[in-house]
Amino acid sequence: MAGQTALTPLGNGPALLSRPRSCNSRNGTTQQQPAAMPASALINVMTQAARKAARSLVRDFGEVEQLQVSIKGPANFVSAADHKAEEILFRELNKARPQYGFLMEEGGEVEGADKSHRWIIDPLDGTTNFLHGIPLFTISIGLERDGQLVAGVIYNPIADELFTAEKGKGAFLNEKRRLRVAARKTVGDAVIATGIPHRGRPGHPGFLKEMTTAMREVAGIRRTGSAALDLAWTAAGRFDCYWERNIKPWDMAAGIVIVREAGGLVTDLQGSDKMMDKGDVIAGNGHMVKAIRTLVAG
Ligand code: LIP
Repeated sequence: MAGQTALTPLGNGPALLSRPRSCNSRNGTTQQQPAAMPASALINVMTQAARKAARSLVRDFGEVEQLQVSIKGPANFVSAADHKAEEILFRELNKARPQYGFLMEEGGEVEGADKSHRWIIDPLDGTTNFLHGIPLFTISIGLERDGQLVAGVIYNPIADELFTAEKGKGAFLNEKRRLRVAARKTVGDAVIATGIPHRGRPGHPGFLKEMTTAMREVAGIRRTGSAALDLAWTAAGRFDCYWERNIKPWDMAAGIVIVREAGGLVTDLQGSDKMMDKGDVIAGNGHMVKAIRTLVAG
């Protein structure tokens, strides 16, 4: 994709994406936007780590676009980019909170002296998109305290959209605009997202059944290729609902906090909160989650 530089601002949040304090909602009514709280020290640590890793990923994304034309393809290069971003996240977070443990997509579990805190990290969620030069990928950082998810940061560096949330303090886009899940209740009007199991993953026939049922009922179905992005966009009310099976804790940890803090419900496909153990997830407003869960999971 030539000319990508115009899409890589990597600043502190574009004016374009901030909203006036009062704006029209998606239902056409005027709503007051609550003022954003200043980000906490914790969110600052997570955000700075994400932005630093993003600079490395964005540089490599530029290279990947060139490599598309080579016969060997960019697969090894992408894997190196992924590892490099993870090393940056590990270094930065470890510097700020040296006692905390880690669960990372590439590096696995690293125990910390502080057994109650654990970072859950995906340095590059949407690897297939990145590999193909599709500018939809994210860095995802979740924090668990005593087994509870308490903070999340998801950064889409190409759009320069930073989604943040801390338990009890709300969810924000670019630290300014408060996020709310969509209020829509009519399934027939809903635009929902999902993940399609790719080659080598289980669940192809089951997925086709779920899709067939869902597509008969909803207004539209989308697939971004990044579970973290799907959750962030659900928190922002862009998707009315999102479900996916067979994903990993690092794909969803940050997104779970962000959706919850945006007033949404996140469950597994049986309706319990074992998403991280089971690997399946559904998110949206409470009404929509129940309706779509009944449709796809019976
Ligand atoms: C991806 C997920 C996505 C899923 C892909 C893949 P990765 O994670 O976020 O939702 O559908 O198959 O698992 O591998 O890019 O970190």
